[in-house]
Amino acid sequence: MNAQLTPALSNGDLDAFWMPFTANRQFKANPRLLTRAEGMHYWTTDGREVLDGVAGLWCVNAGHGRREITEAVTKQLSVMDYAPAFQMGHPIAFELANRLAKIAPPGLDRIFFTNSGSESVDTALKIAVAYHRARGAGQRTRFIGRERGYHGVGFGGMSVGGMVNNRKYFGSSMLQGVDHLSHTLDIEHNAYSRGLPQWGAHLANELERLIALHDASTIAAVIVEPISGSAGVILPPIGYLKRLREICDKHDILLIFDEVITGFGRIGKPFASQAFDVTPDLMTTAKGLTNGALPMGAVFAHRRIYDAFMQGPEGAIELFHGYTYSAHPVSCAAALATLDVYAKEGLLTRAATLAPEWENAVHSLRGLPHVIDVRNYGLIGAVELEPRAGKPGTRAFEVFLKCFERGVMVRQTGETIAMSPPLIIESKQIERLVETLASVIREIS
Ligand code: PXG
Repeated sequence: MNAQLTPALSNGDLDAFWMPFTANRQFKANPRLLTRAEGMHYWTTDGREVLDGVAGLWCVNAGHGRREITEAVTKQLSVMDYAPAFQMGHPIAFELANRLAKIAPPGLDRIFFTNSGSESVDTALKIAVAYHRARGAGQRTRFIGRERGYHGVGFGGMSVGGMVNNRKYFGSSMLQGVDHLSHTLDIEHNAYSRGLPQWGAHLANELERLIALHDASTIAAVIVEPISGSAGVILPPIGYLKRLREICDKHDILLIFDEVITGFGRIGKPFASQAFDVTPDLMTTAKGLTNGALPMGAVFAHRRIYDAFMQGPEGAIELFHGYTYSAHPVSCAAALATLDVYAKEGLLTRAATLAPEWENAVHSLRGLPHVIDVRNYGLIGAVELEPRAGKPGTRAFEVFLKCFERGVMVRQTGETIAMSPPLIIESKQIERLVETLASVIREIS
């Protein structure tokens, strides 16, 4: 039996699970299985300790195995396992919405619950279109996304997203009427920027060009990640997001920030919009909302948007949208306990304190073989490697594998190694993470 497997699981038993975003055959031939997690670490089935350099998948912001969350979930399960939120309610859902409203960017205090980032994105897009219709502008149905954006995998999120592989296999099965801004990664101008790059705010002016092409009267919303995560950590040039905000305001177009990754303290404020001082009209979140312990997402809507729906007869349903598990009581309990942990330990702002040390650590990778850029903001870091001729992504994938063998989990996407550790990380662990990565980069061809 493969040493990585468990007594209950042999190689053939890996076939039934069709794994997401995974090279299934390659993985099943040589699996990497995690069985336990606590604090900053995972443990594998063969008992190895692995430092978590990516907070699971950018979600376990308070570190693993938080007792407070476990207890809240267990208690909620025993008191009331499930309750519907359609034409019914349960107190904890309202409590959670109120708590979220308190840490929300100015005015974004109306909260719609979902089960994932993808659902949050589809929800926000639908709210945007229905909002314009409620105001008598039903012809505003277009969306503007951005190249290399990632907004999950629903048809809506896929369509406004801009990662080629996530789109090309699905042909023209996309939302109609979507256009895309250019992405803002420009290594030629901005390589090794510390924090936000200086060059590139003018790229936001492309929005004016797209508006001139389609006419503002057809456009519902612009959706961007304040910092793109999945596409390899792409930062907004200084002034870029403000410019997008101005152009949207000028043309009565809604601005949606997808904060599934940047939300809940990742860059040193509860949300990126607060760190960058640009307030969107809608904000999508998930991941850190429950510390990854249970699936849950939330869309934060500006009160003005909610109010636009609260017209017409009082007995009429205002938004024909929702999920069986919207505001699931057990997820609500997990989220409330998570917010308590964040507040008690100051985690929603800890990344700001750690940022200078983190920045120095990740920029120490500059000058290593194959490294062509290093990027950072808050507790996010990325190293861009030069691709091998004719074999895109293989060098970075090898780095990911070797780091894992040496007890450090990082994330690979394309030619980029991304890092986004739990916000409880300590200096020694930052050192270990970066030193392991450096030693692996030095060794690979
Ligand atoms: N929006 C953004 C900005 C995301 O990063 C989603 C939406 C979709 O969320 P769900 O919960 O439906 O997966 C995401 C998800 C990676 C990685 O390694 C990133 C995500 C998911 C998996 C891997 O970059 N982000």
